Amino acid sequence: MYKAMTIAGSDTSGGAGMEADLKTFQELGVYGMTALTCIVAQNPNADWAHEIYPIETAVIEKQLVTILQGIGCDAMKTGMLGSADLVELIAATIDKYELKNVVIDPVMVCKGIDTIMVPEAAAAIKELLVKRALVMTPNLLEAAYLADMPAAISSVEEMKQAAAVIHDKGCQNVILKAGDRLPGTDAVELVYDGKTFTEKRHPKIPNSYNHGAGCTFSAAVTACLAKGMAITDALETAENFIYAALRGSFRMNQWSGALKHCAWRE
Ligand code: PXL
Repeated sequence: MYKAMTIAGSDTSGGAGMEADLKTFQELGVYGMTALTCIVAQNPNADWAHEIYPIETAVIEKQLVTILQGIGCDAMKTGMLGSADLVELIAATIDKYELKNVVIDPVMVCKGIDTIMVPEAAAAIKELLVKRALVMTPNLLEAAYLADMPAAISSVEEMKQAAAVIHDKGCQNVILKAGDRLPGTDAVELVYDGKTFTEKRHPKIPNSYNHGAGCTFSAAVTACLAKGMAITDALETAENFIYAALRGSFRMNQWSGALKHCAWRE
């Protein structure tokens, strides 16, 4: 049995965070384990405001020992990391256990909020996790931050510039996700492995709900790496998985919808 670990927050609504990661691991036939970093509760009495309750770093450390010393894993990913302390712990843990299949999803912003949520954690990710990542999956805002670009990324050419800088900082494979954020009819992902820029395009899916899409995509890459797949094949599978989940996405309430994680089987 191949095993994957996610170090992520809980999205109580079930669409993102460790819930998305576990559903994705399960769908792809990988045993999933979690080190929980925070609990996100959405408030229906305050327009679905996301309220974040952090878990103590010492408790997260205990969970990492359970998984890595007690069991072992074939690949790992990170999601919402709320403090620089936690990022430092993760960097030290990657080194201590010599983890190789490391997927960093640099969650820095939440839907609809275009500012970095915890600046100290984001700075620590840039300093400590970029260089330890086999794969990183930033969105446009996160990529601009990681690449020290002053303005928002608004073209494929700028995506290439950002990916090159992030690669130079040590991340081996950068998958920059524009999602539906660039003008035009296609959703674009740009992949850079230090040699070749590969532009992947899929038609944008109208009326889809993309809450948790970033978590799900990076979890699918992680599951595939855990199974020993090459990066290009892992990416291909993760893309098929996320676009099926988006096509099957459904409305939860007036504020949000969710992905259909099992849609790729249909
Ligand atoms: O999609 C970003 C994200 C990641 N992790 C958790 C979340 C969210 C967004 O709501 O709740 C736990």
